[in-house]
Amino acid sequence: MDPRISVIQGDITRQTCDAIVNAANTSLLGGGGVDGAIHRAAGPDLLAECRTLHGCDTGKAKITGGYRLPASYVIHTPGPIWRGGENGEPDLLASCYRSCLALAAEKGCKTVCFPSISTGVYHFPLAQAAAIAIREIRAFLAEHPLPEQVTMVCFDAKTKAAYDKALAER
Ligand code: AR6
Repeated sequence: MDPRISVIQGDITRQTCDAIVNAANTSLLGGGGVDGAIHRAAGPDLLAECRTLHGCDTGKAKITGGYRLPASYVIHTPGPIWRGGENGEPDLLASCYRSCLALAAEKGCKTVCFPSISTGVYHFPLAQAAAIAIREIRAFLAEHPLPEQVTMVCFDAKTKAAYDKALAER
């Protein structure tokens, strides 16, 4: 049904692909969760490059090298912090996926891996986040030849189940 989208359970820092996405914060200076894992795996040169970027607005994205990661690039996007859903959170999350995919396409990336943006520390409801992510990835791929393949890399089984369900729904 969607040959260019897949959902796996795993650690995004171990993925060999052109770009991995980092669920960052607006400082782009690192944090916990997937952000911390990506900085640990990439090494200190990633933080050094991030310092030159002067942060990033929620819903937007900026790209760096991947340094010690198997991925060539890291695309950093600050997702929305869930504050009840009436503060533009769904649109901002959709914008994260669109911004990352546009940057990836611009850089010629054929393969891109996403984590489940905003559903950890930022508490975006998982089912809703998964539906938004799959909707935006589908819409972007329908209009663009790149990236060729997008993988949702889910850290745990519950997250993978939510993205599998979103992918199964039309
Ligand atoms: N690979 C794939 N997914 C992971 C990994 C990993 N190695 N580690 C965690 N996850 P979170 P957010 C999953 O909290 O909600 C940071 O401090 C995790 O299980 O990392 O967008 C930033 O600096 C969850 O499913 O990101 C920000 O301050 C998903 O990644 C803030 O957290 C996202 O969880 C961003 O919060």
